[in-house]
Amino acid sequence: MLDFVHYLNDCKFILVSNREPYEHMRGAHGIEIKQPPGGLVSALDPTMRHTHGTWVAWGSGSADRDVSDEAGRVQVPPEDPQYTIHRVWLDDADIEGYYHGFSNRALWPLCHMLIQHFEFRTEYWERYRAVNLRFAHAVADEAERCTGRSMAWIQDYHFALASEFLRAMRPSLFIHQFWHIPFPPPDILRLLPTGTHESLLRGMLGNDLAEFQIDRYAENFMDCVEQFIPEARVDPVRQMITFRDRVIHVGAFAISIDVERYEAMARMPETVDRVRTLRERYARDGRQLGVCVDRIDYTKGIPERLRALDTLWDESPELRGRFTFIFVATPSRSNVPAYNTLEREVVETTIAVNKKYGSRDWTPIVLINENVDADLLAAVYRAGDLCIVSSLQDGMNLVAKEFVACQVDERGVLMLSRFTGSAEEIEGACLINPFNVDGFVSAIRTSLDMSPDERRRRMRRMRRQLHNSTIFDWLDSILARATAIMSQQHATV
Ligand code: ADQ
Repeated sequence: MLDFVHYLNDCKFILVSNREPYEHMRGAHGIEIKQPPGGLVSALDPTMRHTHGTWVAWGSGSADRDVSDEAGRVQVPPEDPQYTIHRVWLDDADIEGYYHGFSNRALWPLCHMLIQHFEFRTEYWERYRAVNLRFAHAVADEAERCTGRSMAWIQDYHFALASEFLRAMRPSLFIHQFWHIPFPPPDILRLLPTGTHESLLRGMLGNDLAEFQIDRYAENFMDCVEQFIPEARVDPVRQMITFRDRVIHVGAFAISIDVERYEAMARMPETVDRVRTLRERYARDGRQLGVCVDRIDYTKGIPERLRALDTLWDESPELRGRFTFIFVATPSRSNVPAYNTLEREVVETTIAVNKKYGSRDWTPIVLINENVDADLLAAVYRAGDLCIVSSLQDGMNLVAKEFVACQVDERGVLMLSRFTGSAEEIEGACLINPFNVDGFVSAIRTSLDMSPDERRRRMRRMRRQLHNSTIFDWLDSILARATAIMSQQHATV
């Protein structure tokens, strides 16, 4: 699983992300360590342990300063230190402007092409620049500490400007960046004020390699550069851009999950018990159980999904009592007003649908309004006859892959929005357009009617594919590509 680590031999690996892999928190019994959930940390933490590199991130824990040195550095994992976290300190105004502001209120909606949520403020942009510069200084400081070669790998849209800053500080540093969300076409990017979208693209051209989830986002990026940066030369066929006498490579690398971990969780005896309980409660005697798991976010198509379910039970009364839906939903970004409104809407619509169709012994939508542990998620995924992912836009969507990994009984149908990166990768899902309510409803009916043989055939195909495309394959292909480019650069110097 860790054979990609050899790419990083003799090279200091510096990873940059907004969130840190370990947070030190003040708790009732002193300082406690929290590791945020999520696939990225679980895939990258072992890589960092093996490479003894440095992870540069926002020091967000309440006790982070107490355990870090003057430069913001601390060794982790706490029980057996293997690598360094270099914490960047942000004050309230930074968090408001850089994180909630430009990252989440401007770039997030813009990249997802949901422009009714797009909000630009000069203050957001200035904070975003300032924080990107601070992160670039932290990375340069880390590169300075080692005598040999270094590679900086920047994660996501929080740092569109960091590479250019860093390039000015350390011209020979190898820098690459993975963009986890969609990249918009030129007509959308230009909704940023004049000068801002050009600065953003120039920032990203500080990379040696710019990585996206799928080809379409990589193509959008190249189209934007072609249109807005006249001095850049774009070669879309070879996926290369020449800018200020440097070559920037562009590529698509679909992120995935730790498939074996999810599969193992789905097979645990406790999970088997939970699945049995869930199915006895919701899916006995030929009834069916639909599931979905989401952060409550306007990109995920949640109102569209609830509307489709409402229409389904309205038009097909025979399905009342025969089809139940479990919706695991975590509130997120609650201090952005649009998210608050959506959270309220989800709860209110669920109550209204349940009132309309429910009975004394049947609740149509079971809303679990919290963040649940991965092993409980595995049980929900395994218990499902149907999983609905209805994003309006989504860079990849890992829920779809987690469902497939946990479907060890090969019983479930994956209904997947065609506007997710996953839909361009996974073959065997039932594709939907969440904007088309009638098509959506008829796809739910088709999925519920699908024969067990057809379900098995499709699920087997998806599971085979997923096993050949895990998060470790993703890591391996990115690092292989990055180190190949790096060696090429050294050979031509
Ligand atoms: P997200 O928008 O967060 O990620 P997604 O890929 O679906 O979207 O990942 C969500 C993760 O959170 C999954 O691992 C899921 O299990 C977990 N999760 C969601 N709701 C939960 C709940 N109620 N309880 C517990 N866990 C929950 C961004 C991009 C995506 C891209 C990823 C990775 O928007 O398009 O796939 O990054 O690159």
